[in-house]
Amino acid sequence: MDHLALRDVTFIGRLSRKGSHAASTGGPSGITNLMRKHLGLMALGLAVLPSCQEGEILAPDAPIAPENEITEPGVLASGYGIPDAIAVIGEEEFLFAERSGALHHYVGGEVTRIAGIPESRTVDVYGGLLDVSLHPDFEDNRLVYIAYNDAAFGLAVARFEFRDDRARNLEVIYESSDFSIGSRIAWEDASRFFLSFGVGGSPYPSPGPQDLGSDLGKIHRLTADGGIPPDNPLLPGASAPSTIWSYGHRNPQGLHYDAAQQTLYESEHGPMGGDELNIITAGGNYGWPLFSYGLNYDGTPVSDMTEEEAAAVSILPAKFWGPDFRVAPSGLLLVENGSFLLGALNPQHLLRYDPATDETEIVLTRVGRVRDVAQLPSGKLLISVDAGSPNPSRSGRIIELSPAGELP
Ligand SMILES: [Ca+2]
Repeated sequence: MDHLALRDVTFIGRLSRKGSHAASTGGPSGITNLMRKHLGLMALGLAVLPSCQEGEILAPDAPIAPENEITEPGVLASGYGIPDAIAVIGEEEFLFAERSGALHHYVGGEVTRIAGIPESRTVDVYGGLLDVSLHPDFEDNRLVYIAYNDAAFGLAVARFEFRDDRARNLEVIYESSDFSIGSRIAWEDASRFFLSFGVGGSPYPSPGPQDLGSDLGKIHRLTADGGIPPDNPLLPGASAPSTIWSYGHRNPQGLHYDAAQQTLYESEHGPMGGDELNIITAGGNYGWPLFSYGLNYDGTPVSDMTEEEAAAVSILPAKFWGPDFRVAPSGLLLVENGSFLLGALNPQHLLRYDPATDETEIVLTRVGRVRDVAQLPSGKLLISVDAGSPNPSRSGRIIELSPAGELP
């Protein structure tokens, strides 16, 4: 990254903290109180989360009606809230999920809301409907999987047959009593998938990610029916495999399985800085909250552990971004040349990270809070962008980009 770009990012980061603090006082207290009741300490963690890297509101601008946004270069659909996830069906067809719980079907310029989707719960902007993913044999079986926080504020995975814009024969195949602030589904093959389970935790990190009896802060590996694959790792102190594939994660909002290399890649939010790209191995401890390259939101260290000490008890990230460049990564896509595309919620860029050179490049500057990145069969890209970004007049939208990530 060049120096100009880095300065730009740092400056926006400062603005963002102010904006997000203001936003955190405006949440619906009724919901927050309900969450406290349901979730105790976890809810207290959530109550301070709006000071994390996701929230930022910049200078106001004249409102733009969704029908006018749609005429902008690349905008395929607009008028939405937080479109957290995209699942591509074909060149002119995809599904996209809003945090609010709506699942939509785009075909050649027309968008239809899919009926029969279970209710999702959010707390402020957190939680809700987090991911949508097609079964690898979707063309034959029409199976779609969704990850969402259900009516009881616990993470659930449901699958259904997608026919005639309806969810048919819906089954809940995974249910946790814990709330996830970020979850992604990534398929290993037609019989197994990975599910990330996010936790916040500032200024007092939750012990959940290190607790092998808790679902929080983990990457789970499930069978296509929601069962425990018999070859899942045997974790310390356990007598049988569980759904846990790896642990010590904070808030993984990017998950990509590369079948060619048989490698699972994950990106997660650190606290203030300390965002990570990890290569996930079975049974691995990824260190949160024992160690982080970021800081607590009050500026104090997450722990006294040195990098060397952390390396002895956990797996250090393949890449981290420190407090000087707060990314807040969302969405993760490995593209042909071995680099990754990811959204940066905090500075509101689309980024490319190249592991070969260790360079982070801004592909689209200030495009808005990019939640997900997906690829069409032609190689063109789709990104989903939050309402209110890069300024409050904007609605949530889906934008088509060239294979290189340029606006048309
Ligand atoms: Ca880590």
